[in-house]
Amino acid sequence: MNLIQKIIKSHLSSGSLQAGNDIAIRIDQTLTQDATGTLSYLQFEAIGADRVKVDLAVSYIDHNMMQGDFRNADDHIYLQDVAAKYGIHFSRPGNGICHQVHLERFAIPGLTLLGTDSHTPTCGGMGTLSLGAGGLDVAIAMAGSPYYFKMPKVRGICLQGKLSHGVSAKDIIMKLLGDLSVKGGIGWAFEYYGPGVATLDVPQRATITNMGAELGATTSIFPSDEQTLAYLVQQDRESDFQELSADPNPSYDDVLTLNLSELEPLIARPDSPDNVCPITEVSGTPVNQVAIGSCTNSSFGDLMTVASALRGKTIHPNVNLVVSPGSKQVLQLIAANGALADMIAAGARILESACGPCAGMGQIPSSGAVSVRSFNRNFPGRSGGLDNHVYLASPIACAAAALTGYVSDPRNLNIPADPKNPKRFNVNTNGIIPPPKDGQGVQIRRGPNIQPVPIKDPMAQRIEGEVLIKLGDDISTDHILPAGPTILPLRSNVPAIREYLFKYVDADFMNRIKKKQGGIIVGGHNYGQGSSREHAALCPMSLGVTAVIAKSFSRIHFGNLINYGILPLTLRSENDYNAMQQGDILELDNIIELLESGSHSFPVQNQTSETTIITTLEISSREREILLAGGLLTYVGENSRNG
Ligand code: MIC
Ligand code: SF4
Repeated sequence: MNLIQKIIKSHLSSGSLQAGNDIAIRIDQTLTQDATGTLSYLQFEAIGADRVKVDLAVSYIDHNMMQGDFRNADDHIYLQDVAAKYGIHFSRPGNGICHQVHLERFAIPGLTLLGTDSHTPTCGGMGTLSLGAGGLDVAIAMAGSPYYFKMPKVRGICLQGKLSHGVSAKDIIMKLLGDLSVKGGIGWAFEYYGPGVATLDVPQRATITNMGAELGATTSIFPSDEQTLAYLVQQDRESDFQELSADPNPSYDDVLTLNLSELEPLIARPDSPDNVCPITEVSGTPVNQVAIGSCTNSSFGDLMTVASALRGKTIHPNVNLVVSPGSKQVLQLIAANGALADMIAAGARILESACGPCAGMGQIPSSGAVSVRSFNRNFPGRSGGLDNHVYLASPIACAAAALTGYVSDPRNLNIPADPKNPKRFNVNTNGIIPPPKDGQGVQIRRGPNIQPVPIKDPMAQRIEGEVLIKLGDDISTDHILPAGPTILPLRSNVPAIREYLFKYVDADFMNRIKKKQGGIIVGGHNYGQGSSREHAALCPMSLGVTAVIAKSFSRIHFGNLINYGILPLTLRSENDYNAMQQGDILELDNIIELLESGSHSFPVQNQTSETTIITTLEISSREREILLAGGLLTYVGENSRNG
C-alpha cells in the first residue's frame, strides 16, 4: 500500500480502499478558523453535543483581524466561549495562521485532521492525513461522526535531485500547477516520495502540500522521516514522532517524476495559480507591491531567507513591501535573532501574524498595480481590487522583486548561504488557551452580528426555475462570494453576507435572484474551486437556488452544495452546456423518486427551448438521504431522533 492508503485503512469506518468508492474515516483532530468557524460552531451547537468527541479540536483566529468595528471582536469572543464550553483549544488572535500553528504545535504523523479551510492539507507536510471540508462537515466530525468522502486515486510524485540556489519549494508545486492545471488534482491525492524528499524540511514540504489545494487535490502527503523528527525536536515535540512511509514497492494510480536539480524559479501570472511560466519570461515587469506571508510561505526558514536577502539593503522606492509572519513563534524568533530588524531596516512594513492581504484583508494595492506575493491564490478580486495584477512566487523571488522594483530572477541575487536553522526553538505556547476540564458553567456571548444559520425545507418533488447566471470554467468560491474587509466581517450573518453573491462577476445577479425568488445556476468545469467557505452554497440556498448544473465540480464545494440541500448536477456534454442560456426556464420532476431509487440520471427540461437534457448525479446513498432531508443538519437531527 501507499502511505495514503495506509493511513486511510487505519482510520476506515466504512467503505473500501478502491479509488472512487464512498468511504468514511475516523477523524482524530479538527481545526477551524474564524471566517468559517462561527458557522461551524453554530451548527455544532445545533447538533446538541455536550463536548467535542475528537482527540483534539482547535479554534484559530487568523482571518478576520481588522476589527473595523465590533463585529470581528464579537466573533472572537463567541469563538473563545464556545471553545471553553465544548473542550476546544483556542488559538488567540495574533498567535498565527491556523495551518502554520497547527503544523508547529499539533500535527502528528499518521493521524487524520479535518479543517474548515481548503489549505488544511498543509499538515500533510508532517505526514498527517489532512483534509479541508465545509464547516458543517467539521461540526459533525467534532460531534463524533466520521468524515465521508470519495476514496481518491493516488498519484505518486517521485522527487529526485536537489533544489539549486535561488530555487524554492514553491517552484516545485508551481511546476506541478503549470503542468497539471487547477483541475489536474480533482479526484487525486498526491503522495511525495523518492530521494529528493530527504532534501526538503517540513516547512518546505508544507508549502507543497498546502498548494495541492490549488491543484484541486483531495489531499497531499509526505512520509515522516528524519526531517520530520528534526522539526518535531525544534518544536519540543519529539514524543509525537513516528516514522511513516509507504510499503516497499507501493502501487500508485499514476506516477510523475520531478528532478529538483532541473527546476528553475517560476511565477504564476494573473489571474490563476496555474498560469505558470519561468520567472525569466516576465523578468523586468515593474512591481508596485510585494507581499510575503500566508499559510504557504511564512515559516521561520522562509522569513530568514528573505531577511538575509534584505540585510543591509533598501527596497526599491516604487515598491511597498509587506511581511506577515506565519505565527507568533516565527515573529518572536526573528525578533530575537535580529532578522526582523534587518527587514524593518530595509523598509519592510511588518503586519501581524495572520492571513492579512492573502484574504484581501488590507494592503489592497493601488489602481492597476502589479503585486508579487508569496501566497497561493491570485483569483480576480481576491486582493481586494479588481484591476490589480497579482503574481505568485517564492519568498526569495518576492525579495528580489522588492529590492529591484521588477520581477527578477532570484538566482541573480547575491543571497548568502542558508541561514542556520537552530536545533531547538525557544517554544512559547501561551498563545493557545486549553479548554477547562468542565465547560458546563461557561455562558456563550453572542454579538448582534451572529445570526442563526438558515435551514432548508426537505427536497421538493418538482423544481422549476430560471437560469440566473451561466458561468465559464474554474469559477472559484471567491467569485461566488468574495472575501475582503467589507464582506469577511459578515461571515456569521448569512442574511447580510448573501447580498454580495457574484458581486464582481455580475453586479445585477442579486436583483435577479431576489426578483425571481431563486432559480438555477449553470457552471463550467471545476465549479466552486478554491476556498472551502460554505457560504458559497448556503447563501444561494437561502435565496432559493435549488440546483447547480455544471460540467464538473470541485470536491469541497460539491459536498457543501449537498450539505445545504442544493442538487449538484453534472452535464454530460459540451452540447448540453451550449443548449442552456441565462434566462431559460428549467424544470426537474420526480426528484424524490429519482433520489430514492438511486438513479444516476436526472432529466432537465428546458421549457424555453423545448428540449430535454439528461444530467448525472453520482453520489452515495447517504448523500441522497441528505438531499431528501433538505441538508446535512436536518439529516443528522432526523437520524439522532430515530436512534
Ligand atoms: C482562502 O484562502 O480562500 C480562505 C479564506 O482561507 C478559505 C476559507 C474561507 O473562505 O474562510 C479557504 O481556503 O478555505
Ligand atoms: Fe489564510 Fe490565505 Fe492561507 Fe487562506 S490561503 S488560510 S486566507 S493565509
